[in-house]
Amino acid sequence: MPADRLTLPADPGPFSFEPARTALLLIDMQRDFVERGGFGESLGNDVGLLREVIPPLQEVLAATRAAGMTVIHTREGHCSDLTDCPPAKLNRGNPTMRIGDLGPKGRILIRGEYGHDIVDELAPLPGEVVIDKPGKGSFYATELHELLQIAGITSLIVTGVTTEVCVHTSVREANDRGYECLVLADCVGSYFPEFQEAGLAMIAAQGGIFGWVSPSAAYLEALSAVNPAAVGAATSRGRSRST
Ligand code: C5J
Repeated sequence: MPADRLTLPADPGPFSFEPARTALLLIDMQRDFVERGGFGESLGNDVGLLREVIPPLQEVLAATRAAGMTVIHTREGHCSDLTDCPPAKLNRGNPTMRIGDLGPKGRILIRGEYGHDIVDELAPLPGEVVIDKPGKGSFYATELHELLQIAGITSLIVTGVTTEVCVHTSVREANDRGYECLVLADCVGSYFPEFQEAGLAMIAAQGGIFGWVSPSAAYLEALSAVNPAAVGAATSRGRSRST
């Protein structure tokens, strides 16, 4: 029988959630950020650091789906005429390609282009919500809050990239709207190891000022109460990959 409420060890203290009122949020796992030839690389970043997130996130996604929980994906990007991309964003930095330029994976961060879409390994299933967002936060200029309210969601399991930019912005927005957020440390990634460490520490500091942080293993262990077979299969796949 599905557990009503699950608890797992986290920083700064135990995190409790009701699976029926919790959504897994996968933030911006797009080719433009995690594959070569995309926006992230055009800014001079090593995408390899972000790709490390994909295998543990596949395990989490599979176990969350098997538990029957809500799954929501986001994509950062703009409409083709760039009317939703303010000059302050378009002209920022010194990339080799700007938003809207034609790159190897299509126009950079433009909706409908190949590079804008989510990587094959984490492709949304039919029926899973995909939120297109023009900003860093998942709640800014999107329907996310309304969708979560309608679904009765009160807690978010937060994953994706990048830790200190879109993950942080989204967790702060969610916290201000009353959602309890657990960030899975090995399922969020940054191009900068020092930002990864500091970004996670900032979330859990001061008694959990924005939320909680735990490794994905603790979340999978808690979910095993809902669906032991699915989580067992996921973790044995993880073990065989790491040997
Ligand atoms: C960035 C993001 N880093 N998804 N976007 O520009 O974090």
